[in-house]
Amino acid sequence: MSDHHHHHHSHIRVENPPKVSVGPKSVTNACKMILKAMPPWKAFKLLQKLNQKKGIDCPGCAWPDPEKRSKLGEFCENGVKAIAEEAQHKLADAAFFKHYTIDSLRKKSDYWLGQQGRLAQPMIKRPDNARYQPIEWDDAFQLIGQHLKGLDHPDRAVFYTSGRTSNEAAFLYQLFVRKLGTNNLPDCSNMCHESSGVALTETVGIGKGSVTLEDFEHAEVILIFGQNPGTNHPRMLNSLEKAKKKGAKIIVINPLKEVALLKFKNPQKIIGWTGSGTDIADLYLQIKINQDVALLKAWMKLLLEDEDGLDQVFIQEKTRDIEALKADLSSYSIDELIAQTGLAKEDVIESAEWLKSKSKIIACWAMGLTQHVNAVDNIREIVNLLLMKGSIGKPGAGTCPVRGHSNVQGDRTMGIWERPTKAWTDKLKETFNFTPPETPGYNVVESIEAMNKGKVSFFMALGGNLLPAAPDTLLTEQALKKCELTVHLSTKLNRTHLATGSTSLILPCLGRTDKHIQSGKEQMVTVENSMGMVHSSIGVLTPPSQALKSEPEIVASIASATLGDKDINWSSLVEDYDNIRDLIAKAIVGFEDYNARLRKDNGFELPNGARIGEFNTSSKKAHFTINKLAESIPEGHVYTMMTIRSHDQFNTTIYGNDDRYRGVFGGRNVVFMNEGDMKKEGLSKADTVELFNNYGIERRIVGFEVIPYDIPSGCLATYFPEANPLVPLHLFARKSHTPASKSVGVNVKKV
Ligand SMILES: Nc1nc2c(c(=O)[nH]1)N[C@H]1C(S)=C(S)[C@@H](COP(=O)(O)OP(=O)(O)OC[C@H]3O[C@@H](n4cnc5c(=O)[nH]c(N)nc54)[C@H](O)[C@@H]3O)O[C@H]1N2
Ligand SMILES: Nc1nc2c(c(=O)[nH]1)N[C@H]1C(S)=C(S)[C@@H](COP(=O)(O)OP(=O)(O)OC[C@H]3O[C@@H](n4cnc5c(=O)[nH]c(N)nc54)[C@H](O)[C@@H]3O)O[C@H]1N2
Ligand SMILES: [Mo]
Repeated sequence: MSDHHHHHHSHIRVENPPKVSVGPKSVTNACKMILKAMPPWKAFKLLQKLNQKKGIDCPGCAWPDPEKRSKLGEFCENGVKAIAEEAQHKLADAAFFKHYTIDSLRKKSDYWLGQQGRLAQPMIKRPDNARYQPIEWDDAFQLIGQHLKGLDHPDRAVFYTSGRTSNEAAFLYQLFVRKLGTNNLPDCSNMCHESSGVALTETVGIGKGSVTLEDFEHAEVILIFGQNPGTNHPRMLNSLEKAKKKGAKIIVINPLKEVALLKFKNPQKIIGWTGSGTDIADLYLQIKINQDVALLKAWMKLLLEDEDGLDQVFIQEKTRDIEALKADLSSYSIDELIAQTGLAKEDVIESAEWLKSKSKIIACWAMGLTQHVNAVDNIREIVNLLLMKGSIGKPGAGTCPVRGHSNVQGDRTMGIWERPTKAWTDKLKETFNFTPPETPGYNVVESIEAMNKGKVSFFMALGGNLLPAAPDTLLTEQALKKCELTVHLSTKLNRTHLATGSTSLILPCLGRTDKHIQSGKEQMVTVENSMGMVHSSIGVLTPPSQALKSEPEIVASIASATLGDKDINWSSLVEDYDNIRDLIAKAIVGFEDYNARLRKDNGFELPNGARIGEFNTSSKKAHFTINKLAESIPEGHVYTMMTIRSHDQFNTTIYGNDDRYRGVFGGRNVVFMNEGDMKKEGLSKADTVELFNNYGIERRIVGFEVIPYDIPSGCLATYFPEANPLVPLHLFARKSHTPASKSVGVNVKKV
């Protein structure tokens, strides 16, 4: 990527990580951010409405809101940063785009791009032009319609979605794309929790988690695998704190000692500010990267030693294939499994004792498990453990894949999926009287491959920032540039806008915090959180520019320009979003009476079989599965590298250059390294290194500063998206195609 590196001397300051997370400092930091972006009255108006009933769903993360909302507002430092980023006063308008060529913008950092303000009006880059120039909305829609009508096959078009999009926009979008005749609907979920969806659907019959927020109050043991909630889901810490007070034991499995999981000060309680904070983890298992299957196998072998802790009735009545699993487990040695994890034997045995003596277990996980070649195996192995314990389908127990984007789960429910089920296609056919395509479309990895091979001429993105989010940055950039037309529905300028097809359009849209007015009437949109609760979100701010349109309106206008209004009257649908929801109510099971139920208080809960112990698999039972240990990184590579988020970013949106909870300030081109490994490599603190690997071709990133850190030997950590050029496009999870961005083989060279 094109950040400038300063090789001469370091600007990065490294401190010991703090001992406590959140507390007053997070509140002052959040206030600083938001007051930089807007005047105090506006900030107050926003925060008051954040995550309140009939308020704005925070665009930060997908963690659910409690039944009793805090009077101070249900928000966290990083949620505040997310809305400050969106609700900026500054505008990236026509004057801005006149000033910069696309090439000169490409040289700016992601942070700088984000600082240029909200996109203000539709812009076009025409063939042979070096800049984006203004275009009228209608001309933009016609241009898109003409291109799509002229394709020799609809599969030459790709329609990406990122998980901030509302249910209403997502539903219209997939309807339009399928009516056009393709399932090319890749989404950010392909790079995120796809592995969870695949593993859970196969084993317990639903691709979503089974627990509710209330289950956390009844759990006896909570496992937290591969997740950093202090930064990425801060409101989850409130639930964990509550669970602790009720006696739950918390076991964290993570290669890094993430501060917030050690000690937490609740910012919404004044007492939390003065005391020393709550200990979160009862046991912290600092595992080597990608050895979770080995740990789970060791635990299960210990449980099987006398079978005392197994729920035999549940296993008998609700599951199948445990015998095969037992046979397979008997071929491993406990000592070898534990050796692989790098953990102390007594810690593994102690935690196994807790699992044995308790029966209400919740397993939480996020990207630390889903972004490996064997990611699907990771999650299937967690399911094995829960099934042995009968810990799913009853209060206080179950699966909790913690989602990322605030509406990523809702978008999937709305049909954003390159592999629709037969049931989905049949229902669409019945409701709208056309034959939707049944062959699977491209996922993210396949889309990039197809663009690169010239099989795709049109790329459109409903939100997101595909270029830096995807693996193999250089290759992805080439792929996008091979398109004839690229179209971006966005709130903010980003790097994907700069990898233009021959023609490229930026269509600026309203965000979550903005008021949506259609035909003079204020509209609400709807979203689904990480636990399957559907509710409304109503923006409160006057949009930053008069020229912006809402996502549903833009999607409907493109559909209308491409397909006409004869079969589906797109324009009338968006006059009142209730019209869209009436269609959703007809086309999706669980949404009957959508508009009425939505308006009752808090929204509603979607049906969830696993939650009530009904497993909608092929056999109507939950399935035990046999999983392999992680394979090692390719020969010739010394380290396994994971790419993680800092405290100052939302995915590819960089809020700042600090990572306070890890004690790093002023820079992101860093590599966290074990001190023993540094010695072996002859490296000292603040040395500059290159990171490289060879998966068929050589990939290399330069100018990274070494930070000695408490991380298992053989493991490295870098930040996403800076290290994405090292993630090979073809290195992805079996079955889910999720890029293996948490276990990339690399070498380190001092410069
Ligand atoms: N503020 C903020 N909030 C966010 C986001 C954001 O960028 N910023 N992003 C949103 C999105 S889209 C998502 S998906 C989530 C992401 O939320 P997380 O999954 O928490 O995000 P990551 O930083 O990728 O963290 C992965 C964690 O897994 C650990 N890990 C890595 N490899 C392994 C492994 O092999 N085994 C185990 N056991 N642990 C491992 C890492 O040390 C790290 O703690 O957060 C969402 N919320
Ligand atoms: N190496 C590595 N790569 C990763 C990951 C990793 O951990 N490591 N994580 C992966 C994960 S979990 C995910 S989810 C993906 C994220 O991939 P994406 O979802 O594609 O990326 P984001 O950075 O979330 O997208 C940010 C952009 O969304 C636009 N935007 C923001 N709000 C809105 C809105 O309301 N409407 C519209 N239309 N646009 C909006 C803005 O223009 C902004 O620039 O990245 C993946 N990539
Ligand atoms: Mo994500």
